[in-house]
Amino acid sequence: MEQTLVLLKPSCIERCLVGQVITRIQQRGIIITGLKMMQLDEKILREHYAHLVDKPFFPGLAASMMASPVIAMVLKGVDVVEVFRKMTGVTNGRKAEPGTLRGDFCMSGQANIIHASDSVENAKIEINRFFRPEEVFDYTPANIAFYYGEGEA
Ligand code: IDP
Ligand code: MG
Repeated sequence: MEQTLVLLKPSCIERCLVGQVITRIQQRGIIITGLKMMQLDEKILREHYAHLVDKPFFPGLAASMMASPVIAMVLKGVDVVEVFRKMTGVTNGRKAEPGTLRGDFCMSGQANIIHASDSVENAKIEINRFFRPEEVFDYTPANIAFYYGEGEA
């Protein structure tokens, strides 16, 4: 099964939305295989947001990502990268569809509560960036047959 990297940003932690976001993940039938709290620094943010380091808003973005610890998660499921990007919604919370996490829980283009990997290739890179191998568990729920039909997972 595919895996993706998720960060619950300081805007999620400070606004006490962690429980609601994790509930949505589990309600969907997405499996959590890694979860930890960590304090990000400039070095990891320059790697993680390499596509944005030259933007004028990067210093503010980096500061907003270091304003509190974040919660990093590895999520597992069939096609989970695409499924979870859809659940996340578009970058600007004001434009995100209701029903998505950003569309239901934020009003900002920067303080948009969550990061989710945007491709299978980037998910692998990002999981390695934020987790050591022993922090990601080879875990599948005992009742996986009730998550997926035969041959699907
Ligand atoms: P994504 O998080 O939807 O994948 P990216 O374009 O990869 O969006 O941008 C990464 C993060 O950088 C966004 O989630 C948001 O927090 C921040 N960001 C993106 N564009 C802007 C902007 O124009 N102003 C301020 N922050 C931005
Ligand atoms: Mg992105």
